[in-house]
Parts: sequence; structure tokens; C-alpha cells
Amino acid sequence: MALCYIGIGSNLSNPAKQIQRAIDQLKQHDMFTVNAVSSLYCSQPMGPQDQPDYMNAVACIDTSLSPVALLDALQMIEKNAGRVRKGDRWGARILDLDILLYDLDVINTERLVVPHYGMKDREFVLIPLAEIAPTLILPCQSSVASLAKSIDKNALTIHSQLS
Ligand code: J1A
Repeated sequence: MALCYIGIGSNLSNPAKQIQRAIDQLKQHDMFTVNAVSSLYCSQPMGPQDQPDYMNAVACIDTSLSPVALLDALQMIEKNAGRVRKGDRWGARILDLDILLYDLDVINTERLVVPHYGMKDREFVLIPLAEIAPTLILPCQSSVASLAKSIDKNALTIHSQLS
């Protein structure tokens, strides 16, 4: 079994609903056990601001899937839950699932970079992660709690609780 942290984000088509649905799918999946889910956070978009605010959360799961098989399973959830059908055309992607951590493994392949390359710079990842895993130490030896404490909160707020 591997202990993994998954970052979840959406800024389209009722983001709060997209994220709750993604968590429901993680919970229903045969190959995952969901151990903990953070609060739902509202955050400002990275980079260009001419897009809606994001909702973000982090989930802690156990899985016996390999890292690549986990990525495949998450991309299937993105496809199922993250696309709206408009007539015969598939609409924009509305759900992002990122593998933040896979145990303390360090992975650098074409398909997968773990720990997630942006996680230490993103308040919408670090703060929800610190909420559910305050004592976690990253493979680089940094503590999640201390990284979360010193990062700029950038107007990040708790929106609601997830179930
Ligand atoms: C590809 N990948 O990335 S999408 C995939 N390492 O096909 C994978 N650890 O092969 C590859 N987990 O939320 C490499 N995929 C990966 N992501 C890993 C998953 N502003 C990995 N406030 C491309 N909040 C993949 N989000 C990677 N601004 C990128 C989606 C999934 C995140 C856009 C706020 C946000 C974005 C921009 C934001 C937010 C894309 N996030």
C-alpha cells in the first residue's frame, strides 16, 4: 500500500460540485481508500486573472496501484467527471487531479513528476495539505507545516467542508 496525497482543483461548471463529485469518485473506487479530505478552499487563479476563482482541496488516500496506474485512474476520473457533454462535442476540462506525493517516492519520468513540481510554491496546495497532514515531512526534508506557515496566503479562504 502507498500513502498518497492528491490535489484537486476546478474553476468551471460549479467548482464546489466538481470537487465533491471527484471525492465521491475517489471514495467509490475499488483501488482507493480515502483517509482524509481537507476543507474546500477558494483561491485566486495563478497567473492570468481573467478567469474565475478556483476551488481546491487535498485528499489523502491509500492505494495498491503503481504511480502510473494511479495517474491512469485519476485521469479517468477527470474524463468522467470533468467534462460536460454539449450535443456531440466534449466541452472544456473542468477538473484537475494531481499526484502531490506517492509515499516518499521521487519520480521523474515523462508522464509523472512526484513530488508535484509546484506544490511548495502554491498556497492552494500547501495550506489544505497542512490541514490534513501537519506533521508530514517531504522527501526534500521540508516540513509541510513550516512551508504552509511561511507561504503568502494570496486571499485563500475556506469555502466549506467536504464530505
Ligand atoms: C500532464 N504529470 O501532467 S495535466 C498529465 N506529473 O498528462 C501528466 N504529479 O502526464 C503530467 N500529477 O488549482 C506530471 N499529472 C504529474 N495539473 C503529477 C498529475 N490556480 C502529472 N488558484 C498534464 N488553483 C496534470 N490550477 C498536471 N491555476 C497539471 C493538472 C493535471 C494542474 C492549472 C489556483 C488551481 C491551474 C492553474 C490554478 C490552479 C493544472 N493546474
